Amino acid sequence: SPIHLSDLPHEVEKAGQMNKTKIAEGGRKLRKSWTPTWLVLAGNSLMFYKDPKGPAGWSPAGNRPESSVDLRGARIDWARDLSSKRNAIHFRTVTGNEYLLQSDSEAISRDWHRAIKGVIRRLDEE
Ligand code: I3P
Repeated sequence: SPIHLSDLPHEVEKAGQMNKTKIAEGGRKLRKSWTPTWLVLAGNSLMFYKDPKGPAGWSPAGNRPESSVDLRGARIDWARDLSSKRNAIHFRTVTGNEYLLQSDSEAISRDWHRAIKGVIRRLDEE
């Protein structure tokens, strides 16, 4: 069954599917591995779920993302020369973890760029 935002933790700002690859860990470059991923933007975090259709088996007791990043102090930009794929977003956490997020839909990528940037900006102002 489809997932609904109301099934997710409280401060969810946005959820949806993007292609994702991590490109650096603590400043060390990684080999790309593009994977369809379900993203949830909530609070100060961007969470990644393996299931590209949404986190299955969610229960009030807990819904563990595969990984999660703290957006405080992060930077976001368009990936430009970091990928041959169109509409790729690049972001980097304070700890030097870097990711690319990509959709063939320019509108979807733009919405995610705007939403993540909004959270980063809000955290910068705190
Ligand atoms: C990579 C794969 C990626 C590509 C990457 C390649 O090869 O084709 O899709 O990134 O390019 O190295 P492999 O499968 O052998 O790991 P993009 O799709 O983002 O262009 P890159 O090395 O220029 O980053």
